[in-house]
Amino acid sequence: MHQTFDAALELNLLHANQEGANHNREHFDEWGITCLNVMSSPGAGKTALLEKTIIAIKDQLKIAVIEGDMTTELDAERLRQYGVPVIAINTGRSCHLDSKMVAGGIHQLAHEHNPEEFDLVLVENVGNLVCPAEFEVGEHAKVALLSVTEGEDKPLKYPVMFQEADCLLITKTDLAPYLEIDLELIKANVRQMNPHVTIIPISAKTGEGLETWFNWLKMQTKQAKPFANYL
Ligand SMILES: Nc1nc2c(ncn2[C@@H]2O[C@H](COP(=O)(O)OP(=O)(O)OP(=O)(O)O)[C@@H](O)[C@H]2O)c(=O)[nH]1
Ligand SMILES: [Zn+2]
Ligand SMILES: [Zn+2]
Repeated sequence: MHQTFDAALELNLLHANQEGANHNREHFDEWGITCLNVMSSPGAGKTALLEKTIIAIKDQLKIAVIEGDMTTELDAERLRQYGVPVIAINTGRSCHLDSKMVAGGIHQLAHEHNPEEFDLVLVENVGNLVCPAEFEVGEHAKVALLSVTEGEDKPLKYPVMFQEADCLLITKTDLAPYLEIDLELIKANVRQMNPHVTIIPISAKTGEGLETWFNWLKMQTKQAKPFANYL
């Protein structure tokens, strides 16, 4: 009895979230914006990646960031230095962003700027390998990060994040020589969960793999723009 009630409640919650996500995506499509949901466990390197990405491509694509954090604005402040709009969302006790929180961010962006000027909205989700993958926020693609320090088994132990990802970045590859870590085994474990995912090993520190990531990202924006015209 108890279990049935919980299951029904969870289903309603996910359903309501999905409706909100669809609404957010309609806004993005209407404005010709591509939205990427960037997810990982705490500290895998999301903000470091966004820093490098903004520096490298802000002259080619107009970027805004929606920055999810439980209680602080530390990451938002790190990114504001680069002169792009950063909307900070504190989730409080919640371990993931949901579509309602992101809707607040989108409406703030539209209120403070002309949203049609933007090409790309990067959402940095809250560090967590479980819940963010279950709650869509209206993104066009999901980017998951897994750092080499986390171990080869994580794709098998936390499958949903890896099944849902369109692009998987194996981060902090500069540290790989210091760890007994098998990059090929990480890739094989990810492929077991998701045979078609794009896998790019990167280091925000040395720059390894970043060009490949930028190219993947630019491809996403080109794909979303013509799609928006058909709506
Ligand atoms: N060696 C190395 N360190 C990195 C790399 N990328 C990030 N770091 C370090 O890893 C730590 C966490 O990086 P962040 O970018 O803050 O990670 P995050 O995923 O945004 O963290 P949360 O938002 O707290 O979940 C910092 O000390 C970074 O300097 C990398 O490519 N190589
Ligand atoms: Zn709306
Ligand atoms: Zn961060």
